[in-house]
Amino acid sequence: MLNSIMRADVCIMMKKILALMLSVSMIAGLAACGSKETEAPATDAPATEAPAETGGDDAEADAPAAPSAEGGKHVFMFKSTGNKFGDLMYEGYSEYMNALGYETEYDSPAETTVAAQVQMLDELITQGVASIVISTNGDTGYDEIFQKAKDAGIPIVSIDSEASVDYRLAHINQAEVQDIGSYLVQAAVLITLGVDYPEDKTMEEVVAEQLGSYSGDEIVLGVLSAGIDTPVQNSWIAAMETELAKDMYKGKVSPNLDKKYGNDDPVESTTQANAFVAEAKVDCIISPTTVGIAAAGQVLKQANSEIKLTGLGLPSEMQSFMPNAAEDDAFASVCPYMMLWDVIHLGAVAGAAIDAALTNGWAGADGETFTMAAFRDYAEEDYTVYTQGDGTFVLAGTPYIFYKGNMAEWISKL
Ligand code: RAM
Repeated sequence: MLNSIMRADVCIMMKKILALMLSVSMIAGLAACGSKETEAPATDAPATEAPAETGGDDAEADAPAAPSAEGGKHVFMFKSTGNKFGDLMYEGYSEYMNALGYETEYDSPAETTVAAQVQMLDELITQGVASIVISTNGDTGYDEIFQKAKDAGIPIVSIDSEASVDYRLAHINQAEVQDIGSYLVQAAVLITLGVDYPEDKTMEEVVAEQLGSYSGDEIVLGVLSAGIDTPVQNSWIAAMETELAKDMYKGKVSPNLDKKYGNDDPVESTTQANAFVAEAKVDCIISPTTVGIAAAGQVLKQANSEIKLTGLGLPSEMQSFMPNAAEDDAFASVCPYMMLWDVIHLGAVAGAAIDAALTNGWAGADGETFTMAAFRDYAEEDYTVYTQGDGTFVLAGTPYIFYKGNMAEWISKL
């Protein structure tokens, strides 16, 4: 600690002093409210399905005209505005960063496109920003702008939807991609079969039991996704297809997902959900986007449709389409259960990564560790970078299942 302060320049030292003062007052504030227990949300995830084991400088810019990573704001860019999922990630990120004395800014374009993000990034980098956390709208099209950021010494960390490995320090992964894809398929199959969320067994075990004795028509699943090019949704869809290739589904559940794209826009998502109702081909829609699942919930409820729904949703936005109490009949609602993760915590982990990059030279390399300080109800935690494919990642959490047994508790939080 002392060494790192002595190595850092005056600006960093001031920042750390302010950070210390703020975190002391934050801790004092928490203490005054009474001590809080650390949440143990993983209890709502299938118990045996633990996440897989995983293993920037802010240098002064010499040329005055060049964009500088020094002194500017810390930018958090989501895919587009008007999405509560992005707002909650920023809430966690900004609260964590502000407590350390950093000034943060939430900048997202109105349209969920690569071009809109690139234009906004260009303006921000020219103005001079100190760091960027981004959830991207596509795999390609960012090279030039990310190079500009890199040349200016601006560290980039991606969150939710990956940025190119050539430019990001690391990607903050919400939960294992394959876990999310598998759970979504398993939930959709169980919901189609009228089986409530199994609290005492894994969904996979129950799917195997149920399909073992199933002799009805082949079950058909639909997907209402975000954009056709959105990296994160496409990775989950690929994981759903991997799950469907397992033997237990053969001849019982179609390996072909009926995919539609609502572009994370409520109106377009509603149109696509209506198309599922009109075509009447699928038994259950999986919507791996909070915007899509809420739109589909509304459409299916209004149409009194037989099509059921699951996916990734925010409890606050899904409360009218889900059971809210343990005594409710889950199948009286269009969405008996669904998943997500702790979005606020996810944002805070990105903040801790940026802080590590700026203060300790954390570069997102395999095996490197950083610490997220205690924050809200979350205990201090270390995160270690791991490699998957050609990129490095930090695993922030596990998927949670939201169902009648815990909805009431989560509606006010997420
Ligand atoms: C939407 C966005 C986001 C996704 C969540 C689950 O809000 O598309 O990228 O991760 O849903």
